[in-house]
Amino acid sequence: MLSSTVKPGEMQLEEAVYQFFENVGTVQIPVVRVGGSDGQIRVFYRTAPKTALTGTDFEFSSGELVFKEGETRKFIEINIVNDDVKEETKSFEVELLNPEAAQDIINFRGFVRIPKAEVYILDDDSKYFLLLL
Ligand SMILES: [Ca+2]
Ligand SMILES: [Ca+2]
Repeated sequence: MLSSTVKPGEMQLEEAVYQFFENVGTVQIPVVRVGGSDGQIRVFYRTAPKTALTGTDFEFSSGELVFKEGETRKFIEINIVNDDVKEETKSFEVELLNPEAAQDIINFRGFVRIPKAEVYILDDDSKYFLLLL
């Protein structure tokens, strides 16, 4: 595994933008490993509020995703909070942090793009949905 021909790949969020209705329940944001899947790598993630607030519009989520050798797809699960209030479209961020590879992998570059995604929550309490996208 010390060889530079080892291809651990790079991690990224699959998309930079997601949108869900607030009554969706739990959503799954894909994290993908591209360009190779040799050895074990891991990454941490967390949610961060913007106009959508933690606890009011979504529940805080953070943790670690471990990609074992050969694994290329994991999911970040986030609970979206439903209410009866008419609201404008709000958003929060999901970000990847501190990518790491097993010690014997010398050529891991972490992630190259889409370390952060914006998640839009669309209201379902008004007659007309306000779509910003
Ligand atoms: Ca609602
Ligand atoms: Ca609402």
